[in-house]
Amino acid sequence: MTKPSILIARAISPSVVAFLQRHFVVTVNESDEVWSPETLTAQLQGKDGVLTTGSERIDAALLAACPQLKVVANMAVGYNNFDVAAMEQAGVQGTNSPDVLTETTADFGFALLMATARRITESEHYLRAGKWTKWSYEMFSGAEVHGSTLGIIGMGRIGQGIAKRGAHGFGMQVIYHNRSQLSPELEAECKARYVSQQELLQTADHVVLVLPYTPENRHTIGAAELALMKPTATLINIARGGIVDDAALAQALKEQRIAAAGLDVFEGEPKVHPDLLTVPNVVLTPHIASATAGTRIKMAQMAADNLVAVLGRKAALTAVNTPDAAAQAKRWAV
Ligand code: 8YV
Repeated sequence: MTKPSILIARAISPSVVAFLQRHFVVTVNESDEVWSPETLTAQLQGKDGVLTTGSERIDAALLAACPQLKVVANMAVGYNNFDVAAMEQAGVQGTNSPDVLTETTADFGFALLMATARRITESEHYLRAGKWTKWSYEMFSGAEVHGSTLGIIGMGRIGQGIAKRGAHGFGMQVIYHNRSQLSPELEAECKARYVSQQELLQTADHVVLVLPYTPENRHTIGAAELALMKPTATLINIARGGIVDDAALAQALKEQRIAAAGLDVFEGEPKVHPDLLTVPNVVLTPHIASATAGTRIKMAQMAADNLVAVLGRKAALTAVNTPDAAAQAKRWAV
C-alpha cells in the first residue's frame, strides 16, 4: 500500500519530522518561509494531510483547490486560522494541540504580568542606554502584584492556570469573566469569583486576556473598555491579536489612562502598530507564550499523532470540527 503524502508547512523539530517519515511521504518547508496562499496551495497538490501553524490560513478557496486534502493538523491550541465551516463543508478534518501547552503558556502569562507591573523591560532599556547614574526613591516604581486583584477574561485551561498561580502563589483576589461560569469545584480550585466584564474591568489591578479569537470577540477591549479600567491598572494580552484594539490601547498608554500593558499578540502580526513601538509603558514579545523546547515538541507531536490517526482512518485525537461525511468520502476517493 502506498504511504499517504503530507506537507509540514513550517520547519519543526527533526525528531517529529523523522516520526512522520515513518508513516508518510513527507515534504517539509525547510526554509521556514511563511508561504502565500498561492504557494501553500501549490505545495498541497497531491497531499493527504498537512501540519500547520497559526500562520497558515485554511479557507474555502484553498480547500477547493486541494481535493485530495483530508486533514489539517494545527500545531496550536487556537485555530482562528481555520475557516471551520468551510472545512466542515469540504469534508476536511481539522485538529489542534490543546493541553500540552497549558502550564507553559500560563507561566508566560504570569511572567508578562510581572514584567509589565514591575516595569522590567522599561528599566532594562534605561540601564542599557547608560542612563542609570544613581539610585532614586521613585525610580521605576511599579504596581504591586501580590495581594492585588487579578481579572481574567477567558477562563479556559490557560486562564485557570493563571488564576491558580495568582491565587495560590501571590495571594491575589481572582475575578474572572467567561462565556459560561465554571463549576463550583473549579471556582474553588482557582479561588476565582465570576463577575461581569464591566465589574472586572472596573475593579481589577491586572487584567489578563486569554479568550479564543472569534469574529464576535474582535476588539473585546477597545477605547470604551479601556476607559473603564483603573488608571493604575495593567492589561496583558496572550490570547490573539484583534481581541484588543491596538490603536486605542496605544493611545490609552500614551495618555497614561492605564498604567501599562504587556502584549504577546498583535493585530496583523508580525506587524506591530507603530504607536505601540513608541510608548515606553508596554512590554512587547513576539508571540512566544508557548515557546519552550519541551512544549514545542509536544505540540508538534500532537499534530503528528493527529495526522497518523486521521490518515489511518481512525478518529482524530483532538478534533475541532465534524466534516461532512459525503464530502469526506469524495476526498478519500481522489
Ligand atoms: C502557537 C498559540 O505557538 O497555541 C496557540 O494557539 O498561539 C501558540 O502556542 C502559535 O499559534 C503557532 O502555531
